[in-house]
Amino acid sequence: MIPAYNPREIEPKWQERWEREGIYRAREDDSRPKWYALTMFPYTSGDLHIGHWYALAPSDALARFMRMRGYNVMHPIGFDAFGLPAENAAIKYGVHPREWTMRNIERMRRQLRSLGASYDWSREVITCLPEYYRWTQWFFLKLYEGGLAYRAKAPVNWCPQCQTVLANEQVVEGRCERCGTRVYRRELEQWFFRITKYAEELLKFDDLDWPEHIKGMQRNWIGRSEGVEVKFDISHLGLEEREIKVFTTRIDTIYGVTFLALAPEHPLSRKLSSPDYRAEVERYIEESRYLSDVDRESMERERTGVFTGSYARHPLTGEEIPIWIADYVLPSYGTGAVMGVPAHDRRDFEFARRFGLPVKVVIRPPEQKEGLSEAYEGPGEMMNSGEFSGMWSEDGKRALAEYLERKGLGRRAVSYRLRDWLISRQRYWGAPIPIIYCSECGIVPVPEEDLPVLLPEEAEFKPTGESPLKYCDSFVNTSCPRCGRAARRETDTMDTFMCSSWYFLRYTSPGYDKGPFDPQKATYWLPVDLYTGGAEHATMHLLYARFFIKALNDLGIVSFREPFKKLFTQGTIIHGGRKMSKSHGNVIPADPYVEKYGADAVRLYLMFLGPWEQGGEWNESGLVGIWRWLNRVWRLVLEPQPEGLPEIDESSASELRRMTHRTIKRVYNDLDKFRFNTMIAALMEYTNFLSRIKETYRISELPVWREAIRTLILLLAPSAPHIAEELWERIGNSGSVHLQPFPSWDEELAREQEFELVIQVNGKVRDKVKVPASITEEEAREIALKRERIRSYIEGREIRRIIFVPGRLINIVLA
Ligand code: ANZ
Ligand code: ZN
Repeated sequence: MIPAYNPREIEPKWQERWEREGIYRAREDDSRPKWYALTMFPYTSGDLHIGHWYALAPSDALARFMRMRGYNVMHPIGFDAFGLPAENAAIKYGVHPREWTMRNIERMRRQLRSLGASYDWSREVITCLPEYYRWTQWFFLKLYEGGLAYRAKAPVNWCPQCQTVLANEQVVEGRCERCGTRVYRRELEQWFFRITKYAEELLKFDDLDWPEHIKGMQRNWIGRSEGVEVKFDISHLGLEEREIKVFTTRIDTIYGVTFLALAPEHPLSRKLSSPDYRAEVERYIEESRYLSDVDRESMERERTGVFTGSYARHPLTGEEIPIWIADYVLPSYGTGAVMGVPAHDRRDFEFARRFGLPVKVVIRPPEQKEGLSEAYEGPGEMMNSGEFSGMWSEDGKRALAEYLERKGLGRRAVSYRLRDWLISRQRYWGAPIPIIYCSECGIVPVPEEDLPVLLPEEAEFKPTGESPLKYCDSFVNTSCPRCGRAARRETDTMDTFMCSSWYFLRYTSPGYDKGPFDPQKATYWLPVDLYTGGAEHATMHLLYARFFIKALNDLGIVSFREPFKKLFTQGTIIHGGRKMSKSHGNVIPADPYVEKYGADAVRLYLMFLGPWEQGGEWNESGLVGIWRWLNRVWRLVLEPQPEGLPEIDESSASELRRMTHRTIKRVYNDLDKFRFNTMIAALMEYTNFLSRIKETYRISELPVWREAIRTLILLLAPSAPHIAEELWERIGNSGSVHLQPFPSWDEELAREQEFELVIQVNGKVRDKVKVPASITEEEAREIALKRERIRSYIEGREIRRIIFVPGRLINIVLA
């Protein structure tokens, strides 16, 4: 009798032994090529749930795969430990944020261990510890010295519920990302990082292996537009300012301008209002503070605005153009003022209609109709445009830009949606900004040797809207490092995205105390070879980290300009129809399932759900299926064969060998492309195949069988590390399975059977192509639609449906 498969026993045993023997410790003195496998470190919000496992288990399988492929792998883990939830817990339960956080870390460490990942725990980093945030502060000082950190009064998003400033990215549909409260605008002195200096470079992804959609999201976020800045004369008003500058991407429509609109925050908004209109203008400006940028940009909302009572002069026609204030104009984009062209811009059209302003058509719409019922935003022939009439709009853009530049009335300009990174937080649980304000010397950076500026232990956690540090006298009162006079410390702390912009540097030498990292070790490991994590970080973390590294490179601190060579973003786990997350209250904890079925089963189940980038729906019965399969694997390897079976014949033996090599190839290629689900399917097929052989033939002593079993265990090792290790030992090996090379295959033996796929369009044969016998419908579709011949048949036509007959044909039916 063999013992039953008992993950509860074998998993902790191996976790402990791996740790004791340090088999995942990464060293720099190693002749193999290095591989830095980074997974996004978890936020310390409490227990790890299935959503975390979905991110962590496959990334561990990849790290293990690379180790077996002969790389010197570093797979570190740590904790993103500063931030609002800890402070909210302090307010709610009266527990100190540090205590709350460290308690969570304690639990999460245990849970992370239960995953059986190949983490090098000796490299753990925790961002809220002084030995870490000392260097976060050091980086702030470096950016400040380099002119990349500055202080400015600026409108900020304010959440009245959380009583804090939010970054634009933290405002979702006008509401606070965390609590859902409507956000309004407020002016505060804040610290910013000059990320906009890098806008152009951040648009480039040369040599980066990143998913298209993430690059697209970053490009959208940066939002580059080419256009023209034009001046509208207001010198007749007798103000200090003699013109209003507007930014437009459609200078070809300038003859269609019938009003100007300024953002409520525009410095001229109040000054321009004539006495009769002043009260209304004031009221309008005040009200606009309650709207977020997102509200203001919304296409659904009705346009609002007020007339200032003043007029500007059109630069080309000299006409009088009424000046309005409208909240759909954003203060932070372009020049904060627009030229309104109702005929050719939807927002301007709605605005003009609401306020009875004229609509002047200057680009001929494709169908000539009496009057426009909506804006025509497309290109076309220019009309009613003086000497430019008759030109095509694209040519007109060039001609007008040149003309205006020549006359000194405007200049070509580029605008970006990207704003500088606001890093000040009016909060306790973050790294204090290392700045001192002196009445004589002004802004004085804390000298490097005085770092860290420690968070005081005592603080009162009240939702007051100001940093609790402000009320902590022993913290605030200090002396000026320059002149020694009494001075005050900055009481804001840094955005936690600052902590996560460099943690992957710290992993290379976490104990180092002469700098944020040991330069030699960092040079060895960096940049990161593969970064995996959630797509929700596309525009914040991933953009900030890129900026950060570029800035450090300019400051001579690191030698590279991009932190993450390859990026992969996994999909999300759905439960009850929604993304599994704490805020939706639908998380499935991992512990009970690990307890019941073992970590290996949970890992495999999550990898089997579907393509990793697509995520999937949690369901326990799938997990049971995987668990049963592992039991079959266990028996397949360990159970003795019954007596009296016949010997295997030559052709079955060679089929067995072929199957083994084919499976190695499939598993290798699938792991290489992160196709965990099909990899596991291949292993299941292999298991079934081996079981049949074992039931039919007396085989267990033969080399071909031993090779097959050995292979099965090695192929399982990256994804199910515990059972693989246990079986490896039980079949008589010494040394860890995880230090074995990945099995190689014989191409001749591994070659898949092929067949000729017939490709039809509307039932007629149009092409044929050789494909592997195991081709899926999806793959067949992809191949068919890419064929030159087929493309010529379907170009410009709508595909109604596609019929796939496995092993024979695919038929594309056109509408
Ligand atoms: C006149 C015009 C005519 C425009 C037309 C468009 C169509 P993108 O492409 O996103 O860069 N704009 C400029 N500054 C703005 C601000 N601060 N807030 C809101 N809107 C602003 O958009 C550029 C266009 O957005 C600019 O071109 C301007 O409207 C508007 F038929 O100028 B346009
Ligand atoms: Zn001073």
